[in-house]
Amino acid sequence: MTTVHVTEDTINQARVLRDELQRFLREYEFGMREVETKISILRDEFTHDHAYNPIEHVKSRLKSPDSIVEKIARKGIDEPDFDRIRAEITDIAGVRVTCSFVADVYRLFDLLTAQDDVTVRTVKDYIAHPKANGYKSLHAIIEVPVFLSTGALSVPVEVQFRTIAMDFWASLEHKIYYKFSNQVPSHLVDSLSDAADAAAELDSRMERLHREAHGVPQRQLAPAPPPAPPAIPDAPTDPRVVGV
Ligand code: 0O2
Repeated sequence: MTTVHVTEDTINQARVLRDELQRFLREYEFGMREVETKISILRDEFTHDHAYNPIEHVKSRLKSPDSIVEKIARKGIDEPDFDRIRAEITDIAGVRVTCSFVADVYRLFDLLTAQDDVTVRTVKDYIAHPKANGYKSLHAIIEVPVFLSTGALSVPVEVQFRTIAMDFWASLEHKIYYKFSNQVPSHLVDSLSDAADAAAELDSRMERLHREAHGVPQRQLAPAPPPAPPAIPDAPTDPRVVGV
């Protein structure tokens, strides 16, 4: 058995690290709250001024320290320190916005990313380009300012926009992958892929029905967003990443 000598020095170092980690995570929590407020304002405005609520629910999460460590390993980050983690892991703060219809997903994305204090870092459109397993969602890494007593900070937050059907599918798929520790039997992989098609079909039918009932033109369920900001010159090159 290995004997570990715990000295006062070791305990003090552990305390310093703990405090640093808590401070680090707090920045993300503040960024996440800013985005939650923005979404909640949009939701209230829609509900009161346009008599329409395009948002079904909003869920936020901070990545756990274990999950951050797992991602550091997956990305092969050597000798990680807080600055490197900050630069390389952009989904420590995450907000998931579940909308009624696909048109609402894009409209909400447009409205959030058009705000003056929001900077868009990357966009992955897994709705236009679903993953091989059938996963669909619109992901955006945005940066929002957080004002602390020490000055302003720009905090990255991953925002995932999806429909209820996409959310239902992703949540089941996540549970199945967890249950089988990523070794999912092929018949279940096929069934998941079929279920993703069925979810997409349901999304189109529900949206069609809604449009028929309310006489709303396609891609215009929620009110039109303000004019788009100028394009960012250095567009990302990842094929899944669309221009912002
Ligand atoms: P959790 O539990 O949400 O924290 P990158 O960050 O760009 O270097 P990554 O992490 O592959 O690389 O980014 P991507 O593709 O944008 O996916 C990030 C998140 O999207 C995941 O976070 C999931 O929440 C969700 N996601 C992506 N692909 C799938 C999928 O196939 N099935 C399901 N159910 N969800 C998916 P985490 O960190 O994996 O998990």
